[in-house]
Amino acid sequence: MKGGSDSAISRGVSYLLSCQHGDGSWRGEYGGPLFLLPNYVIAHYIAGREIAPERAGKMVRYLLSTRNGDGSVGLYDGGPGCLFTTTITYVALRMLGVAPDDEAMAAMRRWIHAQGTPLGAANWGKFMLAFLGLYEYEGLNPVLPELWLLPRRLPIYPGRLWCHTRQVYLPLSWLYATRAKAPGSPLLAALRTELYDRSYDRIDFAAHRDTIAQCDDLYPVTRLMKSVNRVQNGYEAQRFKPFRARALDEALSHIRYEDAVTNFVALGPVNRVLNAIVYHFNDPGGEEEEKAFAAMEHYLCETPRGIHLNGYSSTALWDTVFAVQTLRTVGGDHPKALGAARDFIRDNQIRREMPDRDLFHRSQALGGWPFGDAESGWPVTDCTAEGMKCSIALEQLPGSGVPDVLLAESVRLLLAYQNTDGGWSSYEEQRGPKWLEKLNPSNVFGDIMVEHSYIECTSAAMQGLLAYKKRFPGRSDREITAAVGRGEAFLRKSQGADGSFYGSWAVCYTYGAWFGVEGLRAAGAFADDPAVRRAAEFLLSHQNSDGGWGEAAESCLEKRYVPAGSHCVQTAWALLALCEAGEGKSDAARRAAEFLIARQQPDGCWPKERMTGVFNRSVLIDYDNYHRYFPLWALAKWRKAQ
Ligand code: LAN
Repeated sequence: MKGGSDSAISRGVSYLLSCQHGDGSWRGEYGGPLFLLPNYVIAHYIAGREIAPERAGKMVRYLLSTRNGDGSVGLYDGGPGCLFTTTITYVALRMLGVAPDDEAMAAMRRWIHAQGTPLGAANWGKFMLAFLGLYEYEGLNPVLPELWLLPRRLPIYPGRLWCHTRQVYLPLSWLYATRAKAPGSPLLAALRTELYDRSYDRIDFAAHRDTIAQCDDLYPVTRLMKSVNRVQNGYEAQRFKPFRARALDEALSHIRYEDAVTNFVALGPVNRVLNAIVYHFNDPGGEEEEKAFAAMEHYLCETPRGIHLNGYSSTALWDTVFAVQTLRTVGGDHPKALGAARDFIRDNQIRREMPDRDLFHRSQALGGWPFGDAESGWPVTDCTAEGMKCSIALEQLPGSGVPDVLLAESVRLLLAYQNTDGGWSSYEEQRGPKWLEKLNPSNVFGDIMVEHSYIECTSAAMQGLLAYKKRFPGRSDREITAAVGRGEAFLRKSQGADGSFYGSWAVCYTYGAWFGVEGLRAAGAFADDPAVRRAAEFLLSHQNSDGGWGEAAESCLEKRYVPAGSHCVQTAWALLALCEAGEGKSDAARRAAEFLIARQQPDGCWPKERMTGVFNRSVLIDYDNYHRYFPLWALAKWRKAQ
């Protein structure tokens, strides 16, 4: 068995090393969400920018491949049919030249009609259609730019929202308030008849503001939101809106700021596309539009399935820190690979502070690490913590590492980001009350209004801070000890009665367990600590008979462990957690290791299985490198425990 694991590990290492990029990083495809590429195509259509035929063909191939058997398209690849994504995919396919009488299109249309037409599509879908004149603005509940003129201390001031929601509803507010609409065209006229089952001109759009198809009603709009919408609609119905011009200027300044400080990469693919649409309407063909469309190319990803849009500009930092930790757990020397990775990590720390950051609601960025490349300028808590851990761990390698002063900035950043409940969020400290979730207009995404404390981010932040404390004893010791203590209390408080830890950024409890246990152990809990024991018991109670673990995506929405067939990556998280919980020598751990060894492919990698990444509770996303390092890391950790 041990011999078997040794050769599995060495084959896994050779494979992993062969995937390293020339710049020292690991990075991968990042697909899954199905609302990204259609937005890209629609933006090009609005701006009258042709997509070259060869590229268009590959996009068509990709979009067609995302259909379910019934013609629908899910919120994510393979997910249950969603009217919002099916509608925008249909529109995108038509813009890319697919004819309406194509059998695929007829099936999609039938499905769209059966769900009640786009009148019931989720919020973002209706917006995208409104920009094209395929849905009327009076059928949208307002997204008022005036909110940006409210006093900052009000809880509903948009600067308090989760950055992704803030950066998406910002351009939406500008587009809504200006009633931005592409000029008519024969294609758009045809789409008006294809999408609806009745004459477009006779639809009373205002009556459909709250219409939502069952398949798109994952997060029903609350009564409070409906009351707020009544007030907003009242304001919008007035002819005289004294603040509108100022509000539009204010919104535009925030949009411009975001692009200026991210080199036009933007926070994510959604606001990248929406900001580009704003620039187009504001100054058609102008410099900002040019830059925005040029930067959109960052997100394109070519695969054998065709061309699609990645969920982020890059996954480089995240993949690299885990590949590094895997290689370090394996042991042995990999000076060249680790040296190059160290340099990559060093060079992708954010080394500048955002200008005027208070005015534009940016928290400290200096010293942080992003999820992808430093260029985007948005730090993430756990990426910062993992970046610190790796930089400290690799500092003995020849060459220069991260300067001490910049590591001190990372510590300052993490300390500043800790929430009052002791946990850490994703990009920023929590700025608004949790009840703002009651004003979630999206229909399909959960927990998006404000930042929340997450098990993963909390555990990673604690580990990062403690690594620093160990490396530089005497510096910030008191602050770090206090912060870690509060983080530990948060982790303990968040553990379920059954010992579970809910993971928010991957499916689900196996991922949460790994971070939960690592966090507690880093904070000094022994393996026999009751919380650690309960976490281990929880995992043991869900091991499949083949020795692996498998959880379905439903775990995330339903917030309970929904078992599924064993999955190499989920098994790896469970095994990593068990080893950390002192169960490395157990029979269960041995069976998990055997499961992983048996599943390894001849090339040294593990098979690509169900997607395991998740965001906003409802959307799966594909971390293309997870199967390359997590099973290997778990095996190596298990081997060390023998
Ligand atoms: C990500 C990717 C990385 C992820 C981790 C670092 C893994 C996590 O621990 C913290 C949250 C974070 C940074 C994260 C947040 C949400 C993102 C940015 C994504 C899942 C990638 C794509 C997603 C983004 C919201 C997609 C665009 C869609 C919208 C609804 C705006």
